[in-house]
Order: sequence, then C-alpha cells, then structure tokens
Amino acid sequence: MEGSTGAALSASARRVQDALAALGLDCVITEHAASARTSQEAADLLGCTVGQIAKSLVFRGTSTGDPVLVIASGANRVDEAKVGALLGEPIGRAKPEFVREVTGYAIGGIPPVGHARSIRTFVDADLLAFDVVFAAGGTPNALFPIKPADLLRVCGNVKADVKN
Ligand code: 5CA
Repeated sequence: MEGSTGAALSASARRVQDALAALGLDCVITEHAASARTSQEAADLLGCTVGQIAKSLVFRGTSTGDPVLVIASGANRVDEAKVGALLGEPIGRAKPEFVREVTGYAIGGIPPVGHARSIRTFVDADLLAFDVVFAAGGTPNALFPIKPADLLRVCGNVKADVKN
C-alpha cells in the first residue's frame, strides 16, 4: 500500500504525531513504503515541488556548541554565514550522533517539532509562500502536511532569509 493510512505508526513517528497533537495541530503523519530520505525523494513521493519540502537541518554553534535547527525549503541551500550572523556565532554542520542526541531522531527523518530538547529554530521565509508544505515525521518514510504559518508558530516564530 502506498500511503499507509490507518496502519500503526512506528514509535518515532508516533512521538511526532503526539507532539503535533499536543501543539493543537491536526496534521496527520503518513508512513510510506518508499523512502523519502531526501527532499527530492519526498517531493517525488508526494507529487509536490521540492520547494514545498520543509527539511530540518541541525547545525552547531562553533563557540557555544549549542544546537541550531534550520527548517529550510527543499529547494534551498542553507547559507551558514547568514544563520551564524543571525545567531551571533559561527555555525557548522552537526555530527549525526549529536543530531540524534538533541532531536531524538536520525538524519533523514528529523521532524520540525517533538525533539528531545528545545532547540533554537529558524524557519526559511521561502516556505511561507506555499499553501501547504511537507515535513519529516520522525523516520525517513514518514511525512506530514502543515500550513507554513502553523509551522512557523510552533517552531518559535523566527522567520529568516537563510538561503545561499
Ligand atoms: N525526509 C526528508 C524530507 S523531509 C528529509 O529529512 N530531508 S532533509 O533534507 O531534512 O534531511 C536530509 C539532510 O540531512 C540532507 O539534506 C543533509 O543536509 C543532512 N545530512 C545528511 N547527511 C548528513 C551528515 N552526515 N551530517 C549532517 N547532516 C547530514
């Protein structure tokens, strides 16, 4: 079956689904047989544009070591210098183990909400141009639709130009 609606969610996707409900959102996560590990795969699977995929990328402040989450349009490359300037310290890519520790999920399935810790977050302003965008739901096979304004609100309301 394609979009396995009705089937039980995996434990990771369930945690994200519960987090969405706790935030008052009625978004529904679906787990697909095909992988949506990358934004392009997710767009192909959903039949949307790659720009509508809200990818969750974790960076790390090079002085404080604090995690930073950037929710970027799948069409954009994140400009680390721009985000570093907004943050007040340079940033670099986070290692996969650190990403798992702070978010509670593995790369390829990082959701925008429902993390192990609270993480400072920037939302790509380009996502706000769409009626609906799609984010990872805790595993590389799990996705959910969300209105960009809702995404922005539950991610702390910080919208920014993050693209290279
Ligand atoms: N499920 C899809 C669509 S929502 C997804 O999660 N896409 S993603 O873009 O948010 O996640 C994959 C991203 O993880 C890649 O774009 C890449 O920027 C990042 N990534 C991949 N490998 C590593 C790595 N070794 N270290 C840090 N980041 C990585």
